[in-house]
Amino acid sequence: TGKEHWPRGEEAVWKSALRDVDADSPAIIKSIVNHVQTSLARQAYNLDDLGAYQAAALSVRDNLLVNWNETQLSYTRKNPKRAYYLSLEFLMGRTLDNALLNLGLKEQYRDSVKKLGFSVEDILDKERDAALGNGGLGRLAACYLDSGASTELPLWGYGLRYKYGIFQQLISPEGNQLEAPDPWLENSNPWELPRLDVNYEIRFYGHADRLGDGKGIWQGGQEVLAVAYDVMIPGYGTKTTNNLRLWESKPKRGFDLNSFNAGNYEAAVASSNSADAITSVLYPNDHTSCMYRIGKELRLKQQYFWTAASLADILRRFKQQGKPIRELPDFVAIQLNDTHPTLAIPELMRILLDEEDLNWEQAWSIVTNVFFYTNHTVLPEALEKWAVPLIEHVLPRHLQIIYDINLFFLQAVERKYPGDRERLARMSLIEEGQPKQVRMANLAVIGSRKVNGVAELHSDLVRTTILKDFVDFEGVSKFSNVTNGITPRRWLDQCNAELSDLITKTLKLEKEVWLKDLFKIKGLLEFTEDAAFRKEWWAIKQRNKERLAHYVQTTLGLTVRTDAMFDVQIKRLHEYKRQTLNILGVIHRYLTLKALSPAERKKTNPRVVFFAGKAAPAYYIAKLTIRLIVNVARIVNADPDTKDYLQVYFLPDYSVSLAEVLIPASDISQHISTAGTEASGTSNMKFCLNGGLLLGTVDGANIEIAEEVGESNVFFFGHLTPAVEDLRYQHLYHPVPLQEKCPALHRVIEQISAGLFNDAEVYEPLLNTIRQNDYYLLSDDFDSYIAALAMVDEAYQDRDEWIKKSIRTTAQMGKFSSDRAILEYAESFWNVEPVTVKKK
Ligand code: T68
Repeated sequence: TGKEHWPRGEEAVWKSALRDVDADSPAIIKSIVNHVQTSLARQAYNLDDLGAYQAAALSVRDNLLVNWNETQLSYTRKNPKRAYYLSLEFLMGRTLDNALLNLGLKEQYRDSVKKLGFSVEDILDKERDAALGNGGLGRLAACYLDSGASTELPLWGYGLRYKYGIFQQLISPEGNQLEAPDPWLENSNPWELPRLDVNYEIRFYGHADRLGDGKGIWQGGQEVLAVAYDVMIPGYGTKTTNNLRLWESKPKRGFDLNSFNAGNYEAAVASSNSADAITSVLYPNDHTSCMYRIGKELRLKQQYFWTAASLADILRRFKQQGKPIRELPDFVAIQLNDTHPTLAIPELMRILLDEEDLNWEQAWSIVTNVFFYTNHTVLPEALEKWAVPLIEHVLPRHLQIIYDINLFFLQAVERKYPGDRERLARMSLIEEGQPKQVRMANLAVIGSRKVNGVAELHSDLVRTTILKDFVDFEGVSKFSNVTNGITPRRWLDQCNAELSDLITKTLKLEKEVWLKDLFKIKGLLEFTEDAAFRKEWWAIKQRNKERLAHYVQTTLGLTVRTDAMFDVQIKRLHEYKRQTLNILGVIHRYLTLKALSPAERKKTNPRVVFFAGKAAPAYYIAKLTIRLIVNVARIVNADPDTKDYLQVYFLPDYSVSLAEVLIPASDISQHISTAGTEASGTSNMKFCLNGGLLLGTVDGANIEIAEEVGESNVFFFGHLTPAVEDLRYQHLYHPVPLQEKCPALHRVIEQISAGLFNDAEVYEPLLNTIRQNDYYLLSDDFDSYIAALAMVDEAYQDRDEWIKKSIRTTAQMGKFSSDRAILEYAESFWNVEPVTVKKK
């Protein structure tokens, strides 16, 4: 074939790049070719897309490194107060396109790789996602790093370098989710810099002795090495290039020499294997307590390994400045992303008491001025608790410190509320039971300077429900809100380049201006009445639908019709997120269509419904929902009566990269959690920023989106948060048979039970959750959900008005830039200011 001749691309370009440095080929081409030959040790004649991707990535990395060095040098010189974001998850997705955008080198690289015979799209597509996270919490951390660098904040991330990211999701022929490992480092990772010289010894097990005055000593046990890997985080339109430091676990000694000499090789490597295990795999559970049954000890070790290494690194950097330890809060702010890093609180106490020789008051005052805690859920089953015997076994000294913190704390509570035993029991760090457990949220609250929720409603719920006692005790000013945000670079400019260009052209602003001050897109409002503009707007949506259809065609071999409304729900599978409500609504629609005459059907609005998302491997009910969706899709898509009006797809293996294709293609997206259960949601923001309308409950950030874009541009349904408790009480004590309460839902459920979607008996446990106590209130919200879907259909018929809604939505999403959110953290919590790194 033509592709086999040597080299790909323009021979003259290769030849000039292969000649010595004096040759006149452009620097980018030279650098790529140089990496092909040296870093990859490959030759031009057999270079494939993967090799071209790797060489291009290494060449881009060289550029990032210059800025990274410059940034770190200016931090060292200026010694500003720094912020650290501790997160067990960073869901970064792909890097090359983002790095090119932020460096302003996209066009140059496009031209250069073309001259070498490659297409930039093809090589971008060779990159594997860095999927070191489960969902919203991990992706939020990634958006915050992008925004930190883009607003010039001295902000570093600390996490774990998992060898395997979130599992790869496969769907079996029956429709079951299967999990396969995600060996994302297989082809090596050009974006990480191993820092073998940056390492710390981390202790586990052993024994702890008290030495009086709250001090102690921890000895023995097992020591493991934490080794740093750095990932550069470039800012958009700034020289600032921050750092994400990920820790890898390594045995302190490769193997046990005694066993080795005795010829017992298995024993010799056993300790080495157990050290490697710590950072080998990301736990795939979000919001589920399933995880606390299996592999508990390893998860606890992950949390301690990571917080201890991060703190040691932060303190070493602080100490290099020669300041006394009491000044730590003037130079360091640490944000705890959920309770996962809460062990940092007793760990810092341990260092200050046992190693720095401070007294308890001095140490506690430092600790409570350094940490800040973000809560991401009010679901009781998702609040972390660790069994006391387990902590005692793995971290004996920390358990002593936790008990001491608790003692002083409960004494203070007792002084304020003498004799209030119930209150003491509720606020205690220790939950009585068999075994006793440490309540990590309580520890995070009392050890932090500020506590925040992630959307207004959620922060209110935090204050009035799970943390009410703490608000009463400490005062409400410690408990605040920072509504989540998303980076408009990845979630508009990169994923929807055509829309971004149209916005730039229309606003007559440089894109650097509005992508850094997202409130500026409000200027689009005045173009809603411009018919030519609306036409362009709609044509782009259409092309995005075709791009998604192409993806489905090439990955699943299925043909999606692109002249229909695209309706999307993509998120982790969970009962509270109610994918089940959606699929039951789809079945209702299917049954309704079947009952219509062919002529009447023709008048309906064709709809394509997309689902994607992973279920925790042990979350049986969530997996049944996937199975139901897959089987409904199979029946509905094959039914000649309805297939022109309704199609259903479950896209396997949801990822950041898949989201980047799905989100720009959506007309309507669903965010339909039971009111009061979704802390914020962030994909709701991504859809709306891309001109998709929102169908949702009055929950999380949906509420603030409606406030910004106008309630006439969103579709709300369902009961409100204050009603939820009463409804649940009714389900338990005054249940009404489903047939009476919600005949439409009853009919749908009975059809499933009768085998309309294969394997009737398989779905019974799922259907029983609704028939029995229906904790997530599907039967209460079903009718209003169906009514809302009908309103969506009706609104879509008036295409011009729909497009206007779409434009108005995008135009009023300025608030949801993660730049706004990260600056709120910096200004009102951390007291950290931007540091300008000079452009050379
Ligand atoms: C999500 N939480 C919230 N948790 O559900 C979502 N949990 O409403 C919010 O928008 C988002 O956080 C950002 O604030 C999660 O994603 C997890 O992934 C998780 C992982 C491990 C353990 C518990």
